[in-house]
Amino acid sequence: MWKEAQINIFYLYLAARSTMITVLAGGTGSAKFVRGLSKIVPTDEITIISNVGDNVELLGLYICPDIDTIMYLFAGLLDQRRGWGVANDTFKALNMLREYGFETWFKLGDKDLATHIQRTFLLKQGKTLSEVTEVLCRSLGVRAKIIPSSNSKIETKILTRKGKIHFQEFWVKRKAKDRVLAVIYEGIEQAEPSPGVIESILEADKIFFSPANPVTSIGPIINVPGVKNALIETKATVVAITPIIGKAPVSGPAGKLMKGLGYDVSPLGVAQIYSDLIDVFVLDTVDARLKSKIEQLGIKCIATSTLMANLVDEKRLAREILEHI
Ligand code: FO1
Repeated sequence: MWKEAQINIFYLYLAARSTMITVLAGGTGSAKFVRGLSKIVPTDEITIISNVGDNVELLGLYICPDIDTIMYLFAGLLDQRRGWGVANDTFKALNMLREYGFETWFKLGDKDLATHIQRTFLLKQGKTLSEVTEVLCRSLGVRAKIIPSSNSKIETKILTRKGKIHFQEFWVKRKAKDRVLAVIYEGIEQAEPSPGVIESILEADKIFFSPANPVTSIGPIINVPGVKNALIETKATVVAITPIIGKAPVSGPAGKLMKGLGYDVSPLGVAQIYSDLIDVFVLDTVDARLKSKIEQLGIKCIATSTLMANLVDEKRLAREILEHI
């Protein structure tokens, strides 16, 4: 009798328990997918594991572009046209810094600067990056959980013929014009997942590899020691959405980086990178002919329109994927 009651309580708990969704996220493409998802699923059911490989120290400040993109998105502050920074920001401080002789190729707006000042201040007080992110999110009224993939310093460096440069220098300062010889996630071997990363993978019902650069956005997350094992162990359905339509990425330098590393610049190339970790791959209808090749990797494949030009597209894509899985 008591046993039966216990079982019933357990099933009631399962029925009442909300769906837990974990999203591995980089910058612009991820933000679009997350925005669509957050219009369909309650925000407090979403955990974002944010890439930290793009983080960069400039002007004495610690800047975390991918964390900030998702944080500004949830705070309603994101510049949706650019996909980064604060909407309607001004650049007065940066212009003044140029007068003083500072390098200003990385466009830090005035409001955005306030975030980096507060983050750097809190880090200098001894808080971890996860703790600082929590403080920043709370201050901006963000309810979704945003976790940096690691509190250890991981920096994505690009090896070019001129030497090894930071990803932001490669992408923003040099406009991705150098040939890519190798990509190094500096510091990753010694890094640990930050608190909550492994739990949010093991306890999730659904995990999304958002449509982001597999080399410099998702790569530095899944290569943090322990993360791949958790993705293999989890009972969640793991779904990746293509960042590439046809032969080109929707945005960013994914094509150049994948080519440099010898990957096929196509949805198939992305599926090959993720093949051991995912159950489902979502590609665009224009690439539907690749479905059988991807399914030969042991992955279920869904073809739909993946281009997200507006909020209607973003919501439709998120809803369609949720219905399919
Ligand atoms: N991207 C650019 O192309 N040019 C910039 O000047 C630039 C400044 C910037 C400032 C703050 C921030 O959070 C992001 C910024 N980004 C800029 C985006 C960023 O370089 C990348 O798109 C992401 O790191 C990739 O996810």
